[in-house]
Amino acid sequence: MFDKVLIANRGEIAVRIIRACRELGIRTVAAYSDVDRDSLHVRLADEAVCIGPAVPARSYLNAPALITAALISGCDAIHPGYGFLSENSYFAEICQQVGICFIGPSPEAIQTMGDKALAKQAMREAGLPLVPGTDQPLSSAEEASEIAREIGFPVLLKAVAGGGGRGMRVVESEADLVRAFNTARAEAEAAFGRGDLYMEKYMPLVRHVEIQVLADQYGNAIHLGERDCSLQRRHQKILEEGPSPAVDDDLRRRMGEAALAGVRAIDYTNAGTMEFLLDPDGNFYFMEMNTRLQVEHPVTEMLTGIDLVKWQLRIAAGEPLTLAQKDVRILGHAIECRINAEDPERDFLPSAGEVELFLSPGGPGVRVDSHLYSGYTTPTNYDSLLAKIIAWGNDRAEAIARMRRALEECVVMGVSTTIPFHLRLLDDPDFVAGNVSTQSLSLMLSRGRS
Ligand code: MV4
Repeated sequence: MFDKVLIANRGEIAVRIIRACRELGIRTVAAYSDVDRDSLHVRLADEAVCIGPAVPARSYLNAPALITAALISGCDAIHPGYGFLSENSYFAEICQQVGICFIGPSPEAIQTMGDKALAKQAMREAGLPLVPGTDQPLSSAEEASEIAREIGFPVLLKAVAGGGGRGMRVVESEADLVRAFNTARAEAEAAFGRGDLYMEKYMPLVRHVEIQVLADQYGNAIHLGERDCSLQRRHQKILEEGPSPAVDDDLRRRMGEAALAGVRAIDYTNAGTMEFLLDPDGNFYFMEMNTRLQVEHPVTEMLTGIDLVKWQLRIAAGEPLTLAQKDVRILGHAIECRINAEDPERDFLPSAGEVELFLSPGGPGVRVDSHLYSGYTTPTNYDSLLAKIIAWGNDRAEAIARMRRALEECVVMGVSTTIPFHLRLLDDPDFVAGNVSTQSLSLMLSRGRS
């Protein structure tokens, strides 16, 4: 096992990784930017190295600074968390070259799944069901028109180098296609340095259901059930839950098997998430794969009792998976609410500043992953996530009741948060009935305004 790990991230996920390391007896080094000097992950780590100024490009995205910090502090591994460099194959490559273990999949696996067209190609060859459309980049607007006519409007143009909804554009009719194609290309070029697009039939009323996988370096792989992440606002997940109200045991088995077939096809190792679209008839389609630990991983941890970060560390250190698929038990129901420093009354405008008082909820079945403490000042340079509240119950109704109780108990004085929005969401009749799709949130938001 590693002796010392550098955490190349910040906020709640850096705290989460430090907790896993401490439980495994691994020493930790926090990398921090100058505005994060007083943040919790710096206080909890055994050592800390300043990697640069606030702007991400010069700190948390600064590969040379992170590698140097790991080398001078004598780390034998780096955990990238999520976001920042966690899916940067070049960073994973450099770690390998300097003899530091990158805690995650191989650079090749990151590269393949990062190219959304290559990913679809690999998954098609592995036998996974795909959304109707192309898995090659579109060569021209003319070709796009031809294919759109074949698959039928509305269609989606997606950036090959995008993902997570970035660089995605719905095209309703032939008349809009050429302009949409050219605009989407330009936007993708500007955002990702690569303009290539692919096309899919736009599937309304689908759910976003993702399967958590763990795979070691000896060919052992298991899936840990699903998370339903359909409630998104502008492709930012707001609330995630498991099991999905739309998935029964048979569908879970089939989606899990598909996810594992994809994992084997690309020799995937470590933790990963296969994202599927699930239509109202129970058909599922591979959408994309995330080659990192996800924000919503605690939902799976609460349902299975499996610590995903500790398994990431063990697998990266070359230990075999001692869990077999038959050992995976999904018990009860879990819901995660992302508490962001945003004002839901002002279109989720970011709200940074000093958190004068933070009272974390607790009690049976409630988990809080957060870097907040009373007196902490949230910087404006990074994402707005303050805390994740995860509530577990014996069934969905209990999990909802518990989440509502935890949200009401949670005190964050000094900045606006999305707590009031979550409370409204938990009272929404469609949500309580489990009838949500990727389009529900906009409906719920409009109801909330009326
Ligand atoms: C789709 C889709 C419907 N049809 N692709 C969103 C982010 C990225 N994971 C891909 N996403 C989607 N891809 C096809 N062919 C629906 C989504 C989707 C979504 C779309 C609009 C608004 C919210 C959404 C939430 C999850 C998934």
